[in-house]
Amino acid sequence: PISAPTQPDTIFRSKLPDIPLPNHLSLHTYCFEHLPECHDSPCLIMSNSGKTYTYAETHLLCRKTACGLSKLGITKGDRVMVLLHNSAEYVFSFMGASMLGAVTTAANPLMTSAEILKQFKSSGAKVIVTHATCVEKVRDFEGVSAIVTIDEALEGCLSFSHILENDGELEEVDIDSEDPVALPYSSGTTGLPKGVVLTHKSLISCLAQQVDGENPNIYLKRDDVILCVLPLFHIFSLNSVLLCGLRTGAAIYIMPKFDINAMLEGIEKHRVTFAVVVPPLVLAMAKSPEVDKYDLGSIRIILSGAAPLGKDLQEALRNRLPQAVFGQGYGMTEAGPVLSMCLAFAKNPTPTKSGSCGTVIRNAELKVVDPETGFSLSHNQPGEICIRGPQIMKGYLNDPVATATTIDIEGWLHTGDIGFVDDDDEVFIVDRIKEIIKFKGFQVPPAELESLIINHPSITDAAVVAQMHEVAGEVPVAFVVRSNDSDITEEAIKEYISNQVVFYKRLHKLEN
Ligand code: 4UW
Repeated sequence: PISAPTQPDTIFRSKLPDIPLPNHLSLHTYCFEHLPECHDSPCLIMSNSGKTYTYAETHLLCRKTACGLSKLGITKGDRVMVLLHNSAEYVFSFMGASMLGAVTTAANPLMTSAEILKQFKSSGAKVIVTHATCVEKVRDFEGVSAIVTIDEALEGCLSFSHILENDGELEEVDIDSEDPVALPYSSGTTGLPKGVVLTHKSLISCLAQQVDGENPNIYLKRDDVILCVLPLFHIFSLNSVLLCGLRTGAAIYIMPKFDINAMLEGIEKHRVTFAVVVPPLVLAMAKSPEVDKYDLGSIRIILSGAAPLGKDLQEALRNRLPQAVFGQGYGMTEAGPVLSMCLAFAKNPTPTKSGSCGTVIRNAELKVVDPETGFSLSHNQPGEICIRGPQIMKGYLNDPVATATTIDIEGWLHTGDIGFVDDDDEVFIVDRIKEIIKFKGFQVPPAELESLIINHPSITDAAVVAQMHEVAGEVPVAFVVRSNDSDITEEAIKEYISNQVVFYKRLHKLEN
């Protein structure tokens, strides 16, 4: 038999050469590899208290957290749920869990009890680390063996300071690079949120692709100060702020929540050099009159990602902060998470175009396929972006079907994003064929809202779609079919949903 001629795929690569990836290590070993050289350098700077932890202190507190979690019965493979705003304890818990070979599943502390419960159950977490104000939301969860609060000591809970009461002497845990270390939740291209299994190997590969090598794609040094205002429970901040920061020995300026004045003051005071932002923050920095009151001259790199950024906005901020290199990265939780990164951030920078999401990261392959035929497309032709490399997720937790529809048998992860690669190998995203709505970079899965709406006795059918929004980027709006005898109002349905979901999933409008 004569087999049909197959056309070779057009595969896009980085302009940077591949480098050896030390992805046989465990994540904490890799992140603290340069500890001897940055022992006394600042590692975590807390915006609210002004407290600074050196690298040596941070490392010790991570080890003590590991010992404390171990005393609570956490061992290799166990899941720890971290329900925290940005805080030092987030860092200690994440790295401490890694040191035990355990897995962190982080979530937004503003989620409702029902939303948290779904992730808690799905992940099979045992211990929850959270704020005292969140305890009521999780207290009655079945299967929770301990709740640890980082602030106030509450009855029936343990305090984080108690967890730290040990000498930090850890027994060596045998960790395989294929073991999971992080379990963020993402709805991917379709359906409900699923656990994304990120291994030590995937995260180290992704970090090395960004900050390692003779000519790192993002050139960070020990005297850099990184703005950590984006929430660490989202993969963007976890990866490109915290883990990249630790690996490079930079200082991480941690803000628990966004407040434009506090942020600008912090940037000025602590001479922030690397600002990691999302488009709504770019908007605030480009348009706010407050910006002129502060000296932001220390910023040398601004990295935006997690949602599309308009060219006009990019230009507006560029004009306001002309000393800084402004560029985008493109990430997706399942992709490990970085697919492409601005090469103007490199040690030997390459100029990049406005609107571009950078070039595919090194040690990885990117292709663009026709979503109808699956055939690969060449330069300048828009299609679905696919990525392959050691950094991508191992798969969805306990969901081989969803895994197989996302990662094909050749190892390509299908993003559900439509984009093209131009003649200079720069990636541009132009559309999305997946179901996700992004509110300020946060995921809003339409399937989740639809099932909640349909649960209402007065509604027989619902479809949730994205609507463009000037500040948030996109907001969810619903089309609903009311049952025959129902005259339920738009306000009542909106309220019904907002009682059940975190703020960014609230319905903005209803259509009939
Ligand atoms: N332009 C347009 C972009 C862009 C974009 C993402 O919530 P997730 O799963 O994940 C993220 C991760 C972002 C990220 C991580 C690490 C990093 O360094 C970096 O660089 C800036 C970004 O957002 O949502 C994934 C989806 O979000 C959209 C796109 O649809 C993607 O599949 N998205 N970045 N620059 N759209």
